[in-house]
Amino acid sequence: MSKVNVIGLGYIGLPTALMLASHGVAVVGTDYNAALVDALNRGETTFREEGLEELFAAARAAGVEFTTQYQATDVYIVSVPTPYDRQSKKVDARYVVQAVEAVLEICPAGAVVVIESTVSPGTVDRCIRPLLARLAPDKAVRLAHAPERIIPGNMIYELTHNNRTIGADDPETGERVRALYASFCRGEIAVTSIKTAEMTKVVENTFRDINIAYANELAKICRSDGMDVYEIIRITNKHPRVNILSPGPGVGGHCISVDPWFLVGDYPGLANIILAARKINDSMPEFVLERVWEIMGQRGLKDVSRVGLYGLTYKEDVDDVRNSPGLQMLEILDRHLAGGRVQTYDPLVRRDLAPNQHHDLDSFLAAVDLVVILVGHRQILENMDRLRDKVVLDTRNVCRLEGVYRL
Ligand code: SAJ
Repeated sequence: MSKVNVIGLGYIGLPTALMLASHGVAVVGTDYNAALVDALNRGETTFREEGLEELFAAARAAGVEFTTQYQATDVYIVSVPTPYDRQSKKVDARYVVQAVEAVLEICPAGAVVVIESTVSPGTVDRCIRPLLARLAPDKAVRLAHAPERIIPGNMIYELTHNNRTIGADDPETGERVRALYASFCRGEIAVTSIKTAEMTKVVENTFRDINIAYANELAKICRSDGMDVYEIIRITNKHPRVNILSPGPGVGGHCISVDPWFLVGDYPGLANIILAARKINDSMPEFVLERVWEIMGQRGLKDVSRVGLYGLTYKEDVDDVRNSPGLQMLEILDRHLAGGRVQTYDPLVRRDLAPNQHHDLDSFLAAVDLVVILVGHRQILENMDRLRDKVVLDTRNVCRLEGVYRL
């Protein structure tokens, strides 16, 4: 079997490299971040994820390597970030382009370059394919797209069990890449064209964004007219064809809050529900802050510095803070000159991200009168009793204490 060079050892690249290595594939992982590579070579994982430590140990035993250098291998898997341009809303493929440029310099003839990073439909044709003709016209490099589908918090399980999509230019390359992923993936692997694979990925995440937006819009409607959105969702979900998701403080993470913008940027005028959903979900942090002021007024609380945000990650039991509703709220508060005043705490975030950030639950609770639950980490579920003497705004519907406020 061929050797694989995984480029980009972040949330997707690292587990993918480890998974391949622990299933008998020769793997070398490359990342330009020397500190990250050093940590991996010392035997330390770089983020927390259920089952990652065990998988890391198995992959190390199987000989996985980590380096800052690109390697000459038969297959490359590129899993680098793809942000979007804040102005145009289009995908910013610069990191993928840089990675592929570097690969083309070093790869042998006939190599396969698999893009795992999420890109909008047509990106490979527009930004990657021309590089092959320009930089390696004689190498007959093959392209494929294998968008990842794993959910943080359950990555290892999903890497093994999820169905996947492989886009390739020709059946032969599709089959080669399919066989590689089938080394660890027990799900069904659909092989299609590159553009179709690009679109399916963006469409999946947009589907979820739209459905979360519906729940969030219902929360606002119900709040405006004294109805209990949670009871309404619970009852309507008894209908066999209705499955409304949960309202929350907003949509964070690096996927669902980003990918729909690619469609808005590429298909202006056509992507209407998609744009509306993005706006609704992006408005939620502000909506939560309005609830906070409302509740402070009702309870006669005047001191903003006695308000505490619990949870800075984008969802429960992960340590990822990218685009998190908590950080968005801090940004809004900053604009209103109140940013440095609220208290914050997240048991999974060790880095200092805010001025009044606590690093243990005791000191956080001692400093606040009003707790805003932004993330339902296991820790708070297990310590709910300790909120009995606090005013609580629960944006995740996880607190069963009496008198708790909700969205
Ligand atoms: N959220 C809600 N209400 C809900 C569900 C989620 O407010 O009912 C919020 C979460 O708290 C979070 C955000 O939405 O802030 C997104 O979280 P998520 O758990 O829905 O999804 P991600 O971003 O962790 O992972 C998604 C997944 N995509 C889909 O479910 C379609 C995952 O399978 C993808 O691999 C991943 O995006 C990705 O990398 O693209």
